[in-house]
Amino acid sequence: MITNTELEIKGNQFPSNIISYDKNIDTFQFYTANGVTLKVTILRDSVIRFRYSTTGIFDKDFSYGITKYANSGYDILEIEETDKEYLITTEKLICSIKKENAKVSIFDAKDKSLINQDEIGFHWEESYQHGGNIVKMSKVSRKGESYYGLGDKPTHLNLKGKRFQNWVTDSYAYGKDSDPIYKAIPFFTGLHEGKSYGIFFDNTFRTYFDFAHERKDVMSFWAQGGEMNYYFMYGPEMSKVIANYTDLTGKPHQMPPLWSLGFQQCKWSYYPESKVKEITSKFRELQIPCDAIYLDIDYMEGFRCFTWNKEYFPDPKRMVKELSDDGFKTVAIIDPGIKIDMEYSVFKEGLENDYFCKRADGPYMKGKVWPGQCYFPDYTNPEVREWWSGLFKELIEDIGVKGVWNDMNEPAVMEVPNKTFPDDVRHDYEGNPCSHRKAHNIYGMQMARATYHGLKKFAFPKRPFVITRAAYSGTQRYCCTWTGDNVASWEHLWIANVQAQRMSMSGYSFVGSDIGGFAEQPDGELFARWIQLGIFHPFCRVHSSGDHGDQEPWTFGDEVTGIVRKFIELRYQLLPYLYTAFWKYYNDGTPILNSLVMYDQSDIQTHFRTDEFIFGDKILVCPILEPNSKGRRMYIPRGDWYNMWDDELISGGKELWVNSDIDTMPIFIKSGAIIPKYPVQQYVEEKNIKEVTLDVYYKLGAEKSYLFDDAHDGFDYTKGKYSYRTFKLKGKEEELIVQQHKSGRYSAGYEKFKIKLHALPFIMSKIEIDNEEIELDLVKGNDDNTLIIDKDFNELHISGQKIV
Ligand code: NBV
Repeated sequence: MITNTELEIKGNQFPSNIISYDKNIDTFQFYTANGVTLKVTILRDSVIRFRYSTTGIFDKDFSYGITKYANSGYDILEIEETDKEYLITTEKLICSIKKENAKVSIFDAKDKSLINQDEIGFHWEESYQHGGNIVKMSKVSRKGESYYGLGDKPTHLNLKGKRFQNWVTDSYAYGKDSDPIYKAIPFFTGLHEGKSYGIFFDNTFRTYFDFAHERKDVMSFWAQGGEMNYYFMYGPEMSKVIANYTDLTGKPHQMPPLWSLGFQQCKWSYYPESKVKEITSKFRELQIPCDAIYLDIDYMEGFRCFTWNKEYFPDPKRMVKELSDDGFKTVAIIDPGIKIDMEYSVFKEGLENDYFCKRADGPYMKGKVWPGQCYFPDYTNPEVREWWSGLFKELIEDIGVKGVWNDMNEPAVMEVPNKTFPDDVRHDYEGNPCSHRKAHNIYGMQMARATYHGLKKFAFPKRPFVITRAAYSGTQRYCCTWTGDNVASWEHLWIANVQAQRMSMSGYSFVGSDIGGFAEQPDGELFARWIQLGIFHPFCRVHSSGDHGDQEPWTFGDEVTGIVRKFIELRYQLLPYLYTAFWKYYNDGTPILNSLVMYDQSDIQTHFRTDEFIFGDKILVCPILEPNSKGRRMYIPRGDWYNMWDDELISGGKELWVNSDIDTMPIFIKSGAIIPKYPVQQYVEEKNIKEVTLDVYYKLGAEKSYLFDDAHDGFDYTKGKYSYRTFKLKGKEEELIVQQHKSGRYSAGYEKFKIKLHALPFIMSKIEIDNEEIELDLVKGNDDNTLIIDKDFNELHISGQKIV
């Protein structure tokens, strides 16, 4: 173990002994003899914030990451002073602070087990060059401890043994283990002996995390400036830790429009208008469902944002309307770089109002992007965001574009060594002026935020839809995201899978990759396998670079087209299930994708698994990640699962081989699940749905499932106009009971549920609905295991004789 003296030689300083403390409601301040103040705030019984000052003066308490809507309040809060320590107790945690050196240890309040402990704890180095400190924290890493999270890192899900940094970076064709890339999400979860906690280091400077890489018994994190300011969250369930983090940094401000969960087709670039129409017509002709078509930078006049190239798109309003009549929502790209051009109104307005970023000594921040030399709005200034939001009026309200895609917002700058702004660029930072060192990681987030507010205003009464490439913790409040410029390779298919899961366990569930790969061209097999994975990602979009060949579902011959259609159709059938999972994410921060470790953390078999995940809470998926596969080995988590393709029952807790030729993939349904399904549609709301299918999977025992529904767009759901159904399934040897509980004030257009019974172990002979016996023939569907019943039933009771 490294000693304090060794660290001191390197210029580090440490808190000395605590000489006094005070308390103000939920906050304790501990003062050391050498002038360090440790401020401990209890946000919830399971969430504690730690801040350190080395001067006794704290920075103004402001964060882009934390939402004002975060829940707070605790049941118990006590402090006890002993000879050696202070003990702060809440209902869930005991936090010990040592008098000798201000080191912190955190225990589970119930069983008193140690959850997390400072190694050196807080220490710092003064920064001669920039002022302030390089702030550092080190914690003990215990044997068998695992680490997860950190946003979009393209590496193994379990971060143990690795070191990372967070600095939002444009990373064309990044590879496995590239670091850093597009997102800065300084949040991780630790897992030790079945108990999980999380740490969110809310510091926007370049931050570093070392998970027992440098020293095998130490985990540490540090930043090039700012404050040591972190939030500790306890589960012990990992899903609760993530829900706590999501609550703190914000759940999505709104439900997405349902169409944005449909399939989307993109290319850099589809132009002119005739090409766009050729693509959309082909989708309809081949009956491959699709909801959105994208316009990349070539729709603009000389890449000037908020303009149109009138040669390619002579009448955008008409085109957007015609596309919309055919069920296609148009999504357009908007970048941050504004071309230096006095004839260009956006540039002139920005200049006249002093909205562009400047260098330390006054000149504008000038950088080359697609339009040539550009200036860049300072989105950290609320007035600039307001102006930016207003710029969307024509695009959204007048022309009818339904979504905006923010790219290059790291911010990316061409032909400069560091690919972004120099450190000295100044930012307003909500009236707390600072350099780019502090604002860099949140620049893209603030652009996305301003775009979101613009769309919210001009798309009203419909819901806005925004996508961002760059993100800091909390960006999930405003928009969806994708994983940037990946490559059409099998390795990238693996990366896409871990990135989506990792983002989900970092509070950002609305995520997807460029299906098929952005750079280069996949072959048909890779494309088909990527679609199979992509339909289980909340954001489901094919995208590719223009110079690497076509990448539409029909590019790779009839066999692949058929497979792609089949899986996109499955996505459309599962929309009510996905929408319900989104509701849970929106409402209580529950991730939509659940890695196996999150699903069953007490099973150590799950701690190093990367490929399998649970989509929502009932569907187990495992993509095929290698060419020429006829199947693969995978781990089935504990419990009983049905193979979706043939209803074969598997009892989990083991690894097994699953056949999966190119037209299929391993998909399993949890026993006892009730999966709601829509009929296949070519786009959301194409059909006036008359019946929703409930796939009911028998279980000897009990299980709960859910179904959320509302108008699929607009904001009436915020006023109670939604319906939330809870289904309680109870299976016995010769009986199956499904009870339904309904809440909310929305009545869907459909009247009936088509109940499809899977793996019923008895032959149905008696049906009772709400305690009344119904003649079987009256409710029987087209086969022996299907019933069609009123959607508002309270209890369905099926009984019969056991199949022998
Ligand atoms: O706007 C062009 C592309 C876009 O298609 C892609 O999705 C972004 O990630 N953009 C990057 C800029 C060019 C990258 C080489």
